[in-house]
Amino acid sequence: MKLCGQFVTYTLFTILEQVYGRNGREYDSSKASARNRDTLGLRPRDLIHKTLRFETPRAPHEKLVLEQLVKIYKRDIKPMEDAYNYNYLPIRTDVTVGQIQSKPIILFLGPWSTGKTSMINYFLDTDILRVGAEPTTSEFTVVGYETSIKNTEGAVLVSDKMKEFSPLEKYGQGFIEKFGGIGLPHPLLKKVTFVDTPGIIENRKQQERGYPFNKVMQWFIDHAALIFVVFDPTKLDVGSELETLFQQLKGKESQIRIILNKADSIASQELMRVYGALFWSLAPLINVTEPPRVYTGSYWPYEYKLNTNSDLFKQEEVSVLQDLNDIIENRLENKIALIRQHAVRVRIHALLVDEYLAKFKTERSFLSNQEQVKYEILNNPKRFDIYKAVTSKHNISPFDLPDPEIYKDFFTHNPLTEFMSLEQHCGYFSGCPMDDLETAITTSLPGLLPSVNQLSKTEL
Ligand SMILES: Nc1nc2c(ncn2[C@@H]2O[C@H](COP(=O)(O)OP(=O)(O)OP(=O)(O)O)[C@@H](O)[C@H]2O)c(=O)[nH]1
Ligand SMILES: [Mg+2]
Repeated sequence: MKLCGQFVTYTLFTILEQVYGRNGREYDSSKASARNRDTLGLRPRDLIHKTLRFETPRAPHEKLVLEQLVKIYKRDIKPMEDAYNYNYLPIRTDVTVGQIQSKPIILFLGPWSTGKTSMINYFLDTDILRVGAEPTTSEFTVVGYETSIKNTEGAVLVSDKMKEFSPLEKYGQGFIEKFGGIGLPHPLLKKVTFVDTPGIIENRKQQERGYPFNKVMQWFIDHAALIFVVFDPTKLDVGSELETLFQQLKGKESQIRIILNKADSIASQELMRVYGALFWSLAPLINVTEPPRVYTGSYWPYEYKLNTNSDLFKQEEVSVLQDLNDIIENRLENKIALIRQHAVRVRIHALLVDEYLAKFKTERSFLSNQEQVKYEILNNPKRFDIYKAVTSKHNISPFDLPDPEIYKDFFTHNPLTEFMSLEQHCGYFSGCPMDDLETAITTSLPGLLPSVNQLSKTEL
Protein backbone atom coordinates (compact mmCIF):
# COMPACT_ATOMS: atom_id res chain seq x y z
CA MET A 1 0.00 0.00 0.00
CA LYS A 2 2.80 2.35 1.02
CA LEU A 3 4.72 1.42 -2.13
CA CYS A 4 1.66 2.07 -4.22
CA GLY A 5 1.35 5.53 -2.60
CA GLN A 6 5.00 6.28 -3.32
CA PHE A 7 4.54 5.21 -6.93
CA VAL A 8 1.57 7.54 -7.35
CA THR A 9 3.51 10.43 -5.79
CA TYR A 10 6.52 9.72 -8.01
CA THR A 11 4.38 9.54 -11.17
CA LEU A 12 2.64 12.77 -10.23
CA PHE A 13 5.98 14.49 -9.72
CA THR A 14 7.30 13.21 -13.04
CA ILE A 15 4.25 14.55 -14.86
CA LEU A 16 4.52 17.89 -13.07
CA GLU A 17 8.17 18.06 -13.91
CA GLN A 18 7.44 17.45 -17.58
CA VAL A 19 4.79 20.14 -17.58
CA TYR A 20 6.58 22.78 -15.52
CA GLY A 21 10.25 21.93 -15.89
CA ARG A 22 12.81 20.70 -13.41
CA ASN A 23 13.07 23.88 -11.36
CA GLY A 24 9.82 23.19 -9.64
CA ARG A 25 6.25 24.21 -10.30
CA GLU A 26 5.84 27.58 -11.91
CA TYR A 27 2.45 28.21 -10.47
CA ASP A 28 0.90 26.94 -7.31
CA SER A 29 -2.73 27.96 -7.47
CA SER A 30 -3.97 24.74 -5.91
CA LYS A 31 -2.20 25.44 -2.59
CA ALA A 32 -4.68 28.06 -1.43
CA SER A 33 -7.64 26.13 -2.74
CA ALA A 34 -6.90 22.94 -0.87
CA ARG A 35 -6.21 24.41 2.55
CA ASN A 36 -7.74 27.80 2.92
CA ARG A 37 -10.44 28.31 0.33
CA ASP A 38 -13.33 27.43 2.61
CA THR A 39 -12.10 29.38 5.60
CA LEU A 40 -11.38 32.46 3.45
CA GLY A 41 -14.83 32.22 1.90
CA LEU A 42 -13.38 31.64 -1.56
CA ARG A 43 -15.27 29.62 -4.11
CA PRO A 44 -13.70 26.62 -5.83
CA ARG A 45 -11.79 27.29 -9.04
CA ASP A 46 -12.77 24.10 -10.83
CA LEU A 47 -14.81 25.97 -13.49
CA ILE A 48 -11.71 27.91 -14.50
CA HIS A 49 -9.45 24.88 -14.47
CA LYS A 50 -11.88 22.70 -16.42
CA THR A 51 -12.74 25.26 -19.07
CA LEU A 52 -9.37 26.85 -19.69
CA ARG A 53 -7.17 23.77 -19.37
CA PHE A 54 -4.20 26.08 -19.05
CA GLU A 55 -1.90 23.46 -17.65
CA THR A 56 -1.62 22.03 -21.20
CA PRO A 57 1.76 23.28 -22.37
CA ARG A 58 2.14 25.26 -25.59
CA ALA A 59 2.66 22.87 -28.48
CA PRO A 60 6.24 23.05 -29.75
CA HIS A 61 4.83 23.33 -33.28
CA GLU A 62 3.23 26.64 -32.43
CA LYS A 63 6.62 28.28 -32.53
CA LEU A 64 7.28 26.73 -35.95
CA VAL A 65 3.98 27.98 -37.39
CA LEU A 66 4.70 31.50 -36.09
CA GLU A 67 8.20 31.36 -37.56
CA GLN A 68 6.72 30.37 -40.92
CA LEU A 69 4.27 33.25 -40.65
CA VAL A 70 7.10 35.71 -39.98
CA LYS A 71 9.05 34.27 -42.91
CA ILE A 72 6.12 34.65 -45.32
CA TYR A 73 5.49 38.18 -44.03
CA LYS A 74 9.10 39.30 -44.47
CA ARG A 75 9.62 37.58 -47.82
CA ASP A 76 6.28 38.12 -49.62
CA ILE A 77 4.34 40.94 -47.94
CA LYS A 78 6.82 43.45 -46.48
CA PRO A 79 8.62 44.19 -49.81
CA MET A 80 5.31 45.35 -51.32
CA GLU A 81 4.46 47.39 -48.22
CA ASP A 82 7.81 49.18 -48.59
CA ALA A 83 7.67 49.57 -52.38
CA TYR A 84 4.30 51.37 -52.24
CA ASN A 85 4.63 53.12 -48.83
CA TYR A 86 1.67 51.20 -47.44
CA ASN A 87 2.44 52.41 -43.94
CA TYR A 88 1.63 55.98 -44.93
CA LEU A 89 -2.04 55.07 -45.48
CA PRO A 90 -4.17 56.44 -42.65
CA ILE A 91 -6.51 53.41 -42.78
CA ARG A 92 -3.79 50.77 -42.65
CA THR A 93 -3.60 47.94 -40.20
CA ASP A 94 0.01 47.97 -39.14
CA VAL A 95 1.62 44.60 -38.82
CA THR A 96 5.03 44.07 -37.27
CA VAL A 97 7.07 40.97 -36.56
CA GLY A 98 6.45 41.63 -32.85
CA GLN A 99 2.71 41.54 -33.42
CA ILE A 100 2.87 38.33 -35.43
CA GLN A 101 4.69 36.62 -32.58
CA SER A 102 2.56 38.15 -29.83
CA LYS A 103 -0.08 36.36 -27.80
CA PRO A 104 -3.73 37.38 -28.16
CA ILE A 105 -4.55 40.48 -26.10
CA ILE A 106 -7.52 40.26 -23.72
CA LEU A 107 -8.56 43.83 -22.94
CA PHE A 108 -10.55 45.00 -19.91
CA LEU A 109 -12.27 48.38 -20.00
CA GLY A 110 -15.27 50.27 -18.67
CA PRO A 111 -16.26 52.74 -15.95
CA TRP A 112 -14.14 53.02 -12.79
CA SER A 113 -14.48 50.55 -9.92
CA THR A 114 -16.59 48.05 -11.86
CA GLY A 115 -14.23 45.17 -11.06
CA LYS A 116 -11.95 45.03 -14.13
CA THR A 117 -8.78 44.51 -12.14
CA SER A 118 -10.48 42.08 -9.75
CA MET A 119 -11.52 40.04 -12.79
CA ILE A 120 -7.92 39.73 -13.99
CA ASN A 121 -6.78 38.81 -10.47
CA TYR A 122 -9.57 36.23 -10.31
CA PHE A 123 -8.64 34.55 -13.60
CA LEU A 124 -5.00 34.41 -12.53
CA ASP A 125 -5.67 33.38 -8.92
CA THR A 126 -3.66 36.25 -7.55
CA ASP A 127 -4.15 39.51 -5.69
CA ILE A 128 -1.11 41.21 -7.11
CA LEU A 129 -2.97 43.91 -9.06
CA ARG A 130 -4.31 46.64 -6.80
CA VAL A 131 -8.09 46.90 -6.47
CA GLY A 132 -10.17 49.41 -4.54
CA ALA A 133 -13.55 51.04 -4.13
CA GLU A 134 -12.16 54.39 -5.34
CA PRO A 135 -10.69 54.94 -8.86
CA THR A 136 -7.67 52.68 -8.54
CA THR A 137 -5.95 51.66 -11.79
CA SER A 138 -4.18 54.71 -13.18
CA GLU A 139 -1.99 52.95 -15.74
CA PHE A 140 -2.51 50.83 -18.83
CA THR A 141 -1.09 47.60 -17.42
CA VAL A 142 0.11 44.66 -19.47
CA VAL A 143 -0.08 41.40 -17.53
CA GLY A 144 2.14 38.85 -19.23
CA TYR A 145 4.17 35.74 -18.56
CA GLU A 146 7.44 35.76 -16.60
CA THR A 147 9.08 32.92 -14.71
CA SER A 148 8.91 35.02 -11.54
CA ILE A 149 6.98 38.14 -10.54
CA LYS A 150 8.44 41.14 -12.31
CA ASN A 151 7.44 44.77 -12.88
CA THR A 152 8.38 46.44 -16.15
CA GLU A 153 8.39 50.17 -16.89
CA GLY A 154 6.42 51.46 -19.87
CA ALA A 155 9.64 52.85 -21.34
CA VAL A 156 11.07 49.32 -21.48
CA LEU A 157 7.89 47.87 -23.01
CA VAL A 158 7.94 50.32 -25.91
CA SER A 159 11.70 50.39 -26.48
CA ASP A 160 12.10 46.93 -27.99
CA LYS A 161 11.35 47.41 -31.68
CA MET A 162 10.81 43.68 -32.11
CA LYS A 163 8.05 43.62 -29.51
CA GLU A 164 4.34 44.21 -30.00
CA PHE A 165 4.02 47.37 -27.87
CA SER A 166 6.73 49.43 -29.61
CA PRO A 167 4.20 51.28 -31.85
CA LEU A 168 2.79 52.85 -28.67
CA GLU A 169 5.90 54.98 -28.30
CA LYS A 170 4.34 57.53 -30.66
CA TYR A 171 1.83 58.55 -27.95
CA GLY A 172 4.58 60.33 -26.04
CA GLN A 173 6.26 60.48 -22.64
CA GLY A 174 3.04 61.42 -20.85
CA PHE A 175 1.57 58.09 -21.88
CA ILE A 176 4.72 56.05 -21.32
CA GLU A 177 4.71 57.15 -17.68
CA LYS A 178 1.18 55.79 -17.42
CA PHE A 179 2.08 52.46 -19.02
CA GLY A 180 3.60 49.45 -17.31
CA GLY A 181 3.82 45.69 -17.18
CA ILE A 182 3.54 42.96 -14.58
CA GLY A 183 4.98 39.54 -15.29
CA LEU A 184 3.58 36.52 -13.46
CA PRO A 185 4.41 32.81 -13.60
CA HIS A 186 0.86 31.73 -14.47
CA PRO A 187 0.53 29.18 -17.31
CA LEU A 188 -2.51 30.98 -18.79
CA LEU A 189 -0.22 33.90 -19.55
CA LYS A 190 1.83 31.67 -21.84
CA LYS A 191 -1.17 31.73 -24.15
CA VAL A 192 -2.75 35.17 -23.73
CA THR A 193 -1.79 38.63 -22.45
CA PHE A 194 -4.22 40.58 -20.28
CA VAL A 195 -4.35 44.37 -20.48
CA ASP A 196 -5.94 46.34 -17.65
CA THR A 197 -6.98 49.94 -18.29
CA PRO A 198 -7.78 52.98 -16.12
CA GLY A 199 -11.51 53.21 -15.42
CA ILE A 200 -13.57 55.76 -17.30
CA ILE A 201 -14.45 58.73 -15.10
CA GLU A 202 -17.16 60.95 -16.52
CA ASN A 203 -16.63 64.73 -16.61
CA ARG A 204 -12.88 64.37 -16.71
CA LYS A 205 -11.25 66.38 -19.46
CA GLN A 206 -8.89 64.64 -21.91
CA GLN A 207 -6.08 67.10 -21.25
CA GLU A 208 -6.07 66.26 -17.53
CA ARG A 209 -4.61 62.88 -18.38
CA GLY A 210 -1.61 64.45 -20.11
CA TYR A 211 -1.71 62.04 -23.05
CA PRO A 212 -4.11 61.17 -25.88
CA PHE A 213 -6.18 58.68 -23.87
CA ASN A 214 -8.69 57.99 -26.67
CA LYS A 215 -5.97 57.28 -29.22
CA VAL A 216 -4.19 54.91 -26.85
CA MET A 217 -7.47 53.17 -26.07
CA GLN A 218 -8.18 52.88 -29.81
CA TRP A 219 -4.80 51.20 -30.35
CA PHE A 220 -5.57 48.59 -27.71
CA ILE A 221 -9.11 48.09 -29.05
CA ASP A 222 -7.73 47.57 -32.57
CA HIS A 223 -5.17 45.03 -31.37
CA ALA A 224 -7.32 43.09 -28.89
CA ALA A 225 -8.63 39.61 -29.61
CA LEU A 226 -11.31 39.85 -26.90
CA ILE A 227 -12.64 42.94 -25.12
CA PHE A 228 -14.45 42.76 -21.78
CA VAL A 229 -16.48 45.92 -21.15
CA VAL A 230 -17.25 45.69 -17.45
CA PHE A 231 -20.21 47.35 -15.67
CA ASP A 232 -21.34 47.59 -12.07
CA PRO A 233 -25.13 47.16 -11.74
CA THR A 234 -25.30 49.64 -8.88
CA LYS A 235 -23.97 52.54 -10.96
CA LEU A 236 -24.98 52.54 -14.57
CA ASP A 237 -24.47 56.17 -15.54
CA VAL A 238 -23.66 56.50 -19.21
CA GLY A 239 -21.95 59.81 -19.94
CA SER A 240 -19.94 61.33 -22.74
CA GLU A 241 -16.69 59.45 -22.00
CA LEU A 242 -18.48 56.12 -22.21
CA GLU A 243 -20.26 57.24 -25.37
CA THR A 244 -16.89 58.03 -26.92
CA LEU A 245 -15.65 54.61 -25.90
CA PHE A 246 -18.59 52.90 -27.58
CA GLN A 247 -17.97 54.91 -30.74
CA GLN A 248 -14.42 53.56 -30.66
CA LEU A 249 -15.70 50.01 -30.25
CA LYS A 250 -17.81 50.20 -33.42
CA GLY A 251 -16.93 47.43 -35.85
CA LYS A 252 -15.47 45.25 -33.10
CA GLU A 253 -18.84 43.88 -31.90
CA SER A 254 -17.82 40.24 -32.37
CA GLN A 255 -14.85 40.72 -30.01
CA ILE A 256 -16.83 42.54 -27.32
CA ARG A 257 -18.32 40.89 -24.24
CA ILE A 258 -20.31 43.16 -21.94
CA ILE A 259 -20.02 42.01 -18.33
CA LEU A 260 -22.66 42.97 -15.79
CA ASN A 261 -20.34 42.30 -12.88
CA LYS A 262 -20.88 42.22 -9.10
CA ALA A 263 -24.25 40.59 -9.71
CA ASP A 264 -23.83 38.99 -6.28
CA SER A 265 -24.30 42.39 -4.68
CA ILE A 266 -27.97 42.75 -5.65
CA ALA A 267 -31.10 40.57 -5.46
CA SER A 268 -32.15 38.51 -8.52
CA GLN A 269 -35.20 40.64 -9.24
CA GLU A 270 -33.20 43.82 -9.02
CA LEU A 271 -30.66 42.29 -11.37
CA MET A 272 -33.32 41.83 -14.09
CA ARG A 273 -34.27 45.49 -13.76
CA VAL A 274 -30.65 46.60 -14.00
CA TYR A 275 -30.11 44.36 -17.03
CA GLY A 276 -32.97 46.16 -18.79
CA ALA A 277 -31.65 49.57 -17.73
CA LEU A 278 -28.18 48.77 -19.07
CA PHE A 279 -29.60 47.85 -22.46
CA TRP A 280 -31.76 50.93 -22.46
CA SER A 281 -28.84 53.28 -21.85
CA LEU A 282 -26.51 51.47 -24.22
CA ALA A 283 -29.02 50.88 -27.05
CA PRO A 284 -28.15 54.01 -29.07
CA LEU A 285 -24.47 53.11 -28.84
CA ILE A 286 -24.77 49.49 -29.86
CA ASN A 287 -24.89 48.13 -33.38
CA VAL A 288 -28.30 46.43 -33.35
CA THR A 289 -27.57 44.14 -36.28
CA GLU A 290 -24.71 42.54 -34.36
CA PRO A 291 -25.18 43.34 -30.67
CA PRO A 292 -22.34 42.17 -28.45
CA ARG A 293 -22.96 39.34 -26.02
CA VAL A 294 -23.82 40.32 -22.45
CA TYR A 295 -22.95 38.17 -19.46
CA THR A 296 -23.70 38.67 -15.82
CA GLY A 297 -22.00 37.15 -12.77
CA SER A 298 -19.45 37.93 -10.13
CA TYR A 299 -15.86 37.82 -11.25
CA TRP A 300 -13.97 37.91 -8.01
CA PRO A 301 -12.90 34.94 -5.90
CA TYR A 302 -15.49 35.12 -3.10
CA GLU A 303 -18.44 32.81 -2.56
CA TYR A 304 -21.77 34.07 -3.87
CA LYS A 305 -23.98 35.63 -1.24
CA LEU A 306 -27.09 33.78 -0.05
CA ASN A 307 -30.29 34.45 -1.99
CA THR A 308 -28.46 35.34 -5.18
CA ASN A 309 -28.80 33.35 -8.38
CA SER A 310 -25.58 31.38 -8.08
CA ASP A 311 -26.56 28.76 -10.69
CA LEU A 312 -27.05 31.47 -13.28
CA PHE A 313 -23.74 33.09 -12.32
CA LYS A 314 -21.91 29.79 -12.74
CA GLN A 315 -23.42 29.21 -16.19
CA GLU A 316 -22.55 32.73 -17.23
CA GLU A 317 -18.99 32.28 -16.00
CA VAL A 318 -18.65 29.10 -18.03
CA SER A 319 -19.74 31.03 -21.15
CA VAL A 320 -17.20 33.77 -20.45
CA LEU A 321 -14.46 31.20 -19.90
CA GLN A 322 -15.45 29.34 -23.07
CA ASP A 323 -15.14 32.55 -25.07
CA LEU A 324 -11.70 33.03 -23.59
CA ASN A 325 -10.83 29.44 -24.37
CA ASP A 326 -11.97 29.86 -28.01
CA ILE A 327 -9.50 32.70 -28.36
CA ILE A 328 -6.76 30.51 -26.93
CA GLU A 329 -7.57 27.52 -29.13
CA ASN A 330 -8.04 29.52 -32.33
CA ARG A 331 -5.13 31.85 -31.78
CA LEU A 332 -3.04 30.52 -34.66
CA GLU A 333 -5.91 30.38 -37.17
CA ASN A 334 -6.88 33.92 -36.17
CA LYS A 335 -3.34 35.14 -36.63
CA ILE A 336 -3.01 33.52 -40.06
CA ALA A 337 -6.37 35.05 -41.09
CA LEU A 338 -5.24 38.46 -39.83
CA ILE A 339 -1.98 38.37 -41.80
CA ARG A 340 -3.80 37.15 -44.91
CA GLN A 341 -6.31 39.98 -44.60
CA HIS A 342 -3.39 42.40 -44.25
CA ALA A 343 -1.75 40.92 -47.38
CA VAL A 344 -5.01 41.40 -49.31
CA ARG A 345 -5.07 45.09 -48.29
CA VAL A 346 -1.42 45.57 -49.28
CA ARG A 347 -2.20 43.98 -52.69
CA ILE A 348 -5.18 46.30 -53.30
CA HIS A 349 -3.04 49.29 -52.36
CA ALA A 350 -0.23 48.28 -54.73
CA LEU A 351 -2.71 47.68 -57.58
CA LEU A 352 -4.31 51.08 -57.02
CA VAL A 353 -0.98 52.95 -57.01
CA ASP A 354 0.04 51.05 -60.15
CA GLU A 355 -3.24 52.00 -61.87
CA TYR A 356 -2.89 55.69 -60.89
CA LEU A 357 0.63 55.59 -62.30
CA ALA A 358 -0.42 53.85 -65.54
CA LYS A 359 -3.21 56.38 -66.08
CA PHE A 360 -0.81 59.26 -65.45
CA LYS A 361 1.66 57.88 -68.00
CA THR A 362 -1.02 57.53 -70.72
CA GLU A 363 -2.67 60.87 -70.05
CA ARG A 364 0.55 62.91 -69.94
CA SER A 365 1.19 62.10 -73.59
CA PHE A 366 -2.04 63.95 -74.46
CA LEU A 367 -1.53 66.95 -72.21
CA SER A 368 1.74 68.77 -71.88
CA ASN A 369 1.27 70.17 -68.35
CA GLN A 370 2.22 67.22 -66.18
CA GLU A 371 1.17 68.89 -62.92
CA GLN A 372 -2.25 69.57 -64.40
CA VAL A 373 -2.58 65.91 -65.47
CA LYS A 374 -1.67 64.74 -61.98
CA TYR A 375 -4.12 67.18 -60.41
CA GLU A 376 -6.93 66.01 -62.68
CA ILE A 377 -6.32 62.34 -62.02
CA LEU A 378 -6.00 62.67 -58.25
CA ASN A 379 -9.12 64.80 -58.03
CA ASN A 380 -11.25 62.78 -60.44
CA PRO A 381 -10.10 59.15 -60.29
CA LYS A 382 -13.61 58.00 -61.19
CA ARG A 383 -13.58 59.99 -64.46
CA PHE A 384 -10.34 58.23 -65.36
CA ASP A 385 -11.86 54.83 -64.48
CA ILE A 386 -9.05 54.01 -62.05
CA TYR A 387 -11.23 52.24 -59.50
CA LYS A 388 -13.25 50.51 -62.20
CA ALA A 389 -10.08 49.20 -63.84
CA VAL A 390 -8.78 47.75 -60.55
CA THR A 391 -12.06 46.00 -59.72
CA SER A 392 -12.57 44.54 -63.19
CA LYS A 393 -8.99 43.55 -64.03
CA HIS A 394 -8.23 41.98 -60.68
CA ASN A 395 -11.60 40.67 -59.55
CA ILE A 396 -11.76 42.90 -56.47
CA SER A 397 -15.02 43.96 -54.85
CA PRO A 398 -15.61 47.73 -55.10
CA PHE A 399 -16.52 47.63 -51.39
CA ASP A 400 -12.94 46.64 -50.57
CA LEU A 401 -11.46 49.74 -52.17
CA PRO A 402 -10.53 52.68 -49.93
CA ASP A 403 -12.12 56.10 -50.42
CA PRO A 404 -10.43 58.11 -53.25
CA GLU A 405 -10.04 61.04 -50.81
CA ILE A 406 -7.56 58.88 -48.89
CA TYR A 407 -5.43 58.55 -52.03
CA LYS A 408 -5.63 62.26 -52.77
CA ASP A 409 -4.04 62.81 -49.37
CA PHE A 410 -1.65 59.86 -49.73
CA PHE A 411 -0.19 61.23 -52.98
CA THR A 412 0.40 64.69 -51.52
CA HIS A 413 2.92 63.12 -49.11
CA ASN A 414 4.09 60.36 -51.45
CA PRO A 415 4.50 61.86 -54.97
CA LEU A 416 2.97 59.63 -57.63
CA THR A 417 5.91 59.95 -59.98
CA GLU A 418 8.34 58.59 -57.38
CA PHE A 419 6.73 55.14 -57.51
CA MET A 420 7.78 52.44 -59.96
CA SER A 421 5.15 50.38 -61.77
CA LEU A 422 4.53 46.79 -60.65
CA GLU A 423 6.28 45.55 -63.76
CA GLN A 424 9.38 47.61 -63.09
CA HIS A 425 9.79 45.76 -59.79
CA CYS A 426 10.19 42.42 -61.60
CA GLY A 427 13.66 40.98 -62.07
CA TYR A 428 14.84 38.33 -64.50
CA PHE A 429 15.97 36.00 -61.73
CA SER A 430 14.08 37.34 -58.73
CA GLY A 431 10.65 37.34 -60.40
CA CYS A 432 7.86 39.77 -59.53
CA PRO A 433 7.10 40.75 -55.91
CA MET A 434 3.38 40.99 -56.79
CA ASP A 435 3.45 37.31 -57.79
CA ASP A 436 5.02 36.48 -54.41
CA LEU A 437 2.34 38.46 -52.61
CA GLU A 438 -0.42 36.71 -54.55
CA THR A 439 1.12 33.30 -53.85
CA ALA A 440 1.16 34.17 -50.15
CA ILE A 441 -2.55 35.08 -50.27
CA THR A 442 -3.72 32.10 -52.31
CA THR A 443 -1.29 29.37 -51.29
CA SER A 444 1.34 29.88 -48.57
CA LEU A 445 -0.86 31.42 -45.87
CA PRO A 446 -3.85 29.08 -46.32
CA GLY A 447 -1.24 26.29 -46.55
CA LEU A 448 -0.31 26.87 -42.90
CA LEU A 449 -3.84 25.98 -41.75
CA PRO A 450 -3.57 22.19 -42.15
CA SER A 451 -0.54 22.14 -39.86
CA VAL A 452 -2.50 24.16 -37.29
CA ASN A 453 -5.45 21.76 -37.52
CA GLN A 454 -3.07 18.84 -37.17
CA LEU A 455 -1.76 20.53 -34.03
CA SER A 456 -5.17 21.08 -32.48
CA LYS A 457 -5.88 17.38 -32.89
CA THR A 458 -2.79 16.57 -30.94
CA GLU A 459 -2.44 19.01 -28.06
CA LEU A 460 -2.81 22.71 -28.85
N1 LIG B 1 -19.62 42.58 -4.53
C1 LIG B 1 -18.65 42.52 -5.42
N2 LIG B 1 -17.63 43.41 -5.37
C2 LIG B 1 -16.65 43.32 -6.29
C3 LIG B 1 -16.67 42.31 -7.30
N3 LIG B 1 -15.57 42.48 -8.08
C4 LIG B 1 -14.90 43.53 -7.55
N4 LIG B 1 -15.53 44.04 -6.48
C5 LIG B 1 -15.10 45.20 -5.67
O1 LIG B 1 -15.28 46.38 -6.44
C6 LIG B 1 -14.26 47.34 -6.14
C7 LIG B 1 -13.57 47.77 -7.40
O2 LIG B 1 -12.81 46.72 -7.93
P1 LIG B 1 -11.60 46.93 -8.95
O3 LIG B 1 -11.23 45.60 -9.44
O4 LIG B 1 -10.56 47.79 -8.34
O5 LIG B 1 -12.36 47.76 -10.07
P2 LIG B 1 -11.74 48.43 -11.40
O6 LIG B 1 -12.81 48.37 -12.42
O7 LIG B 1 -10.43 47.83 -11.74
O8 LIG B 1 -11.58 49.93 -10.90
P3 LIG B 1 -10.64 51.10 -11.53
O9 LIG B 1 -9.26 50.57 -11.61
O10 LIG B 1 -10.77 52.22 -10.57
O11 LIG B 1 -11.23 51.45 -12.84
C8 LIG B 1 -13.33 46.67 -5.14
O12 LIG B 1 -13.67 47.11 -3.86
C9 LIG B 1 -13.61 45.19 -5.32
O13 LIG B 1 -13.35 44.46 -4.16
C10 LIG B 1 -17.75 41.37 -7.33
O14 LIG B 1 -17.87 40.48 -8.16
N5 LIG B 1 -18.70 41.54 -6.35
MG1 LIG C 1 -8.63 48.67 -11.87
